[in-house]
Amino acid sequence: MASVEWRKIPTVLYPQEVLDKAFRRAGKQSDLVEDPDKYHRVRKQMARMVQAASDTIAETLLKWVDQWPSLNAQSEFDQALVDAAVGADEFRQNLGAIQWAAERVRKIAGESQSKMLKFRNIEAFHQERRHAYGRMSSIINQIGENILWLGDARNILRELPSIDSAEPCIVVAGAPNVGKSALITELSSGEPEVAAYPFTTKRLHVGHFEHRRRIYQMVDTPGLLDRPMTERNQIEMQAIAALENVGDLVLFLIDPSETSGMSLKEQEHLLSEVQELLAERPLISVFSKSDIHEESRDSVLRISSLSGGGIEELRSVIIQSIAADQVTDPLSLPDTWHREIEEIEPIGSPEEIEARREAAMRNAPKPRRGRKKTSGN
Ligand SMILES: Nc1nc2c(ncn2[C@@H]2O[C@H](COP(=O)(O)OP(=O)(O)OP(=O)(O)O)[C@@H](O)[C@H]2O)c(=O)[nH]1
Ligand SMILES: [Mg+2]
Repeated sequence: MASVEWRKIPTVLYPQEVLDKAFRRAGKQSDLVEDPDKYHRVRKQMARMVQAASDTIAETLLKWVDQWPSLNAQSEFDQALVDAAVGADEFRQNLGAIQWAAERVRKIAGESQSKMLKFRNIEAFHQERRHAYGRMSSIINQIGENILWLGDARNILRELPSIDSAEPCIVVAGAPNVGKSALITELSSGEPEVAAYPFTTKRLHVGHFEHRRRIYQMVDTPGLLDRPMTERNQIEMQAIAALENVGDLVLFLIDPSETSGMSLKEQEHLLSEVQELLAERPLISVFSKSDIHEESRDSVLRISSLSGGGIEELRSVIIQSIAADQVTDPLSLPDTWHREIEEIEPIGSPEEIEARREAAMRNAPKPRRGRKKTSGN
């Protein structure tokens, strides 16, 4: 499932703007009517105005409904973000109200036009057109609050990070100021996207790099996986659960220089909490800021986003770790598989060659079956 491109959510007009746009277009349509007979001309003009106004209103509203992401089709991560940012129920209710209004306005146009067919005088056509406009305006006013909600929600949703659940994603965790964002910038092939989580005022980074046609996404977790879990509220826990779903690997940064403000011991405690919380996901711990400290452990990579030290090693470890966790293509041969190189004649009789081939097949490692990716289905 591809990501929602929050930034592409279309602008939302104010209620009065929707009406102005509709009535302006309707006026233009009426000017196009030609008929030498005044009675027929006015009848056609008024019918066309009602039609054009209702078309414009309904199309504008339905375009919003269409272009807004449908929540049920989103990954758990995106649903959790929307829920935390603007409320999933409100999201559905407001879009529902807008769809209802579009249908009502179309109905009003239909009713008005059938009434016009029965009228016999010019003033009645005008009056019916005014009446239809009034009813349409009243529908738009009724959903005024919903339209305003949509406009505000758009501004919030536009800032959310977009993560494609079909591509690998690395969740970068660690205490505040340990260098999470700096690392994402360093590993990224372009400028990372700066986004916002609804849970924190801190900006977060989403970066990516490409390797063998796969896009490796990296997502920051300020305010989420950077402090003791007892301080979480329910919506943050929900977001963390969603992060686990979208992430293939957790990179946990520890800053042993302690310049970030949390002691090494506290950071290790946070690490064990994150490990417990995201137990389903492989986790790599990394010592950051290696340019300003000498701390090292056997199993822990040392990196510095400032000097670039260890960054490429880390990238290889990330790629390997994700590859080891992916479902192996059943048709691909393992690297150690016995292969006859075509230019070189195999030595020995055909029976000997066949026996060697069979032995190689018996000894070849079995393809690993990874976990099934559950995110986004
Ligand atoms: N010496 C040194 N400083 C670094 C390194 N990486 C980051 N910093 C500095 O550490 C500070 C925090 O870095 P960020 O990347 O913003 O850390 P963060 O973990 O994203 O912080 P929050 O988003 O606030 O949680 C900044 O002043 C960086 O310049 C590094 O490799 N070496
Ligand atoms: Mg940051």
